Amino acid sequence: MKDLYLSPVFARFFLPGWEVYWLLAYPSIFGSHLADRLRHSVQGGVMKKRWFLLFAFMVAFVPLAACSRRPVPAEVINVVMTDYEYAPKEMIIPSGKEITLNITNKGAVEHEFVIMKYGTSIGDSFGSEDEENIYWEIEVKPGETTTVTFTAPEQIGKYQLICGILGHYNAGMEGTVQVVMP
Ligand SMILES: [Cu+2]
Repeated sequence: MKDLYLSPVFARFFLPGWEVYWLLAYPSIFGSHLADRLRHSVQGGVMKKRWFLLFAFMVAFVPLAACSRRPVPAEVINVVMTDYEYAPKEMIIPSGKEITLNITNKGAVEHEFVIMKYGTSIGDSFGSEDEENIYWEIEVKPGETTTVTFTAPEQIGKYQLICGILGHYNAGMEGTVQVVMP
């Protein structure tokens, strides 16, 4: 038996020759090459995806950032009055433009929508001395909805919004009308 192992015939057919080692080595060379290629393409894909996400992020948020620098005014405003609030209580309108106001009084009592002149405020409560400082006003009876128009002031800035009926301002009926560049 020992002689058989050492015989040239056994070696020729049963022991691998040097060329067999190339066959054994080839898959690992080829395989690692494939693995490299795969890894590069996957990493490339990940990198491309990251750049794409960054790009998408910039596209999405740069205009938002540009918008947030300046409030966007509305020429049509919908306001709901209740006892004793405005919703919304802050509105932004473009200077000098005709503003359409859709206003609903959902409260149980009459309410007013009074915009005070620029730089004026009613102080602790609305009184007769404040009448001359009114820029524009409308009264709405309970349960009513009305559409009215008024021209926004030219002066950029914040204007006090109040309800002039006794006690309503103190109960919380106040807000702000902000006039911005159109
Ligand atoms: Cu009121």
